[in-house]
Amino acid sequence: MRIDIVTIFPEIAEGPLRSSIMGRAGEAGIVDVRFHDLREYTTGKHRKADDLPYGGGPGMVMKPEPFFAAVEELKTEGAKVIFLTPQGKPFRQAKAVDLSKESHLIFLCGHYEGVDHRVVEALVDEEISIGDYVLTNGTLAAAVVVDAIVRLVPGVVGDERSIEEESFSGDGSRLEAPHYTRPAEFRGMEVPPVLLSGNHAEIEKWRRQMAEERTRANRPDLLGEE
Ligand code: JA5
Repeated sequence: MRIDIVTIFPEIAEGPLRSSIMGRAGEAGIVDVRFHDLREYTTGKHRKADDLPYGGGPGMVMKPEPFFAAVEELKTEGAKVIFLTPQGKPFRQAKAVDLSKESHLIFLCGHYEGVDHRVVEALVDEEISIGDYVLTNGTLAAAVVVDAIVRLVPGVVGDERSIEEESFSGDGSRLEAPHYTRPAEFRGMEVPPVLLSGNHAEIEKWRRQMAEERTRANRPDLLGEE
């Protein structure tokens, strides 16, 4: 899988995506993540990537030309272009699963007040939001989305059972049960005895019950209760 990230702050995405599991996926040749400085696609001696908004208002708007130049250079046949924006569709695990099956993704990241809308109209296949909050730029959001996608590519995460059993996979209706490891007693706090019992039916039952309780407390919306 190839991934291109186009941003005026490539270093924001490079840090997290070159570390740990994501970095090893790159070194193993499973994914090819490339970072592109949008400024390289600007022209003129000031390399300007933004300008005043038509119609007035605060802040600056990103110019269309550098995004068009970048996509025209990077796009391969069948590549999907994704724009990170608070106005996009909410990003969910099901979308990460779909996108993990693509062969080439291009992420466009905004900054300032926004991006000239002709970029969205002419270049972008999907607008995605990672949540209802404001960020200073879309690059962190792109790193989040890329991480969620890349870990689903076969061979990136060691034990693929951990993907099947996690929150939001399957029908996505329950959070995960809590996890414990050694020591069995730590500062007077004990691991729930059922987990040490070796009784797998009882362990499953306990996990289902805990998952339900946590979901009711933290995400009643997943149970249709709010
Ligand atoms: C902010 C100029 O989904 C959360 C997001 C927040 C945010 C995104 S995506 N892009 C930008 C941006 O700010 O371009």
